[in-house]
Amino acid sequence: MKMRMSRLPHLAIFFFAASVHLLLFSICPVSSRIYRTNDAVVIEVDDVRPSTFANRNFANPAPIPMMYAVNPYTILLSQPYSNFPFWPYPLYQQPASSSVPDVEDVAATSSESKQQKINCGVGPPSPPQRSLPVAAIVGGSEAIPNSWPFIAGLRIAGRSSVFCGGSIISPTRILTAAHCVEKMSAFNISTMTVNLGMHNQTGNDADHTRRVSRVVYHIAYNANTNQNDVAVLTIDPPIVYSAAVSPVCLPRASSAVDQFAGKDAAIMGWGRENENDTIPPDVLKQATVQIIPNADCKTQYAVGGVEMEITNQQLCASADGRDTCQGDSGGPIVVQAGSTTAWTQVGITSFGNGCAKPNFAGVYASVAFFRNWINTYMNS
Ligand code: 4AZ
Repeated sequence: MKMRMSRLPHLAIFFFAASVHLLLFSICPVSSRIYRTNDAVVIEVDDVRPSTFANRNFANPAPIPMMYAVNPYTILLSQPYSNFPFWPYPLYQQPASSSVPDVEDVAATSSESKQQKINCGVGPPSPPQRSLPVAAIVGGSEAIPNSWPFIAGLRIAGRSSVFCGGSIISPTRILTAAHCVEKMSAFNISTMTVNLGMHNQTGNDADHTRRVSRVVYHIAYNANTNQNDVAVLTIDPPIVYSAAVSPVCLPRASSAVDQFAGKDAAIMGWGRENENDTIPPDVLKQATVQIIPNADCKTQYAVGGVEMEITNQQLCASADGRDTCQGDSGGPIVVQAGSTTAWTQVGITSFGNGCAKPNFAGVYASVAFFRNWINTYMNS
């Protein structure tokens, strides 16, 4: 009896200490740095790599077993989590670096990509057929699963569906729109995940899920004018390319307008199927649109009530009843340039006056225009 009495204070202290620990770990501030370069805003988030419980890495394997404790990021329960004993998804395996061949003669997007023996721009043999059933992006069709291996879906804690698209430009870099990430705090970024090789966003059948360790967006991004809507994310750890996950090709740097005007282009994403929808589709959608002359787009957006200036750093694309829509932002618009069947990303889904409205094309940030900026943050 006496002994049990004397243990009580110890027990109380133990439980108090345990609770304080749990509390501290659950509200643990994210270590981050935010700074500006001459042409970008950079947000770096530490400790996104798996190591300890405090890192709360719910997307990647942690090296030591740990208990499933308080998870405030409810949507991340649907991410591969290696320590959960019944986790049904295959887990990422990092290969030994010596197993990655160094190949020079592939048309890849970066020297990093060239180290993996896979070409950029793998995709369907031709633009999505126009006769396919009307379903969505707006007015598109369901993509064949994993037929667009460069598409990325961005998620954030607290939202059940993909909030923006992106594209793989190297094993560690995702190209997206500045407006997708501009308002995020370092904490928001620490809860962000990038899904790759995914078709069904509701069931989340992604082959790989990655954390974001750095967000870089254009310093001149302007939310009122939608100018400079470009961002590059660093994902961690690097992706190993596969049939379902590989990079898109990028056009050469050029400020020439209309170099792709008149071309058929493919758009894709998990965004809304209709401007007024509230629930996005379960699966990846695609559609074919046509790139229109920049001057035509300027005229469209100059009308009273809209009055949005379209500049040479943008390109526009449209087709009857087909368009990108909310949730497709940051994703790619791609063409088969020249004589190859490889897909080159000419634009980043940026904005529009509604979706698929007659007389209003979708507006995209021009990748050729921003290619030098992209290179800077793709390679360093
Ligand atoms: C959006 O809100 C959005 N129709 C993206 C693209 C378009 C419209 C809206 C183009 O993310």
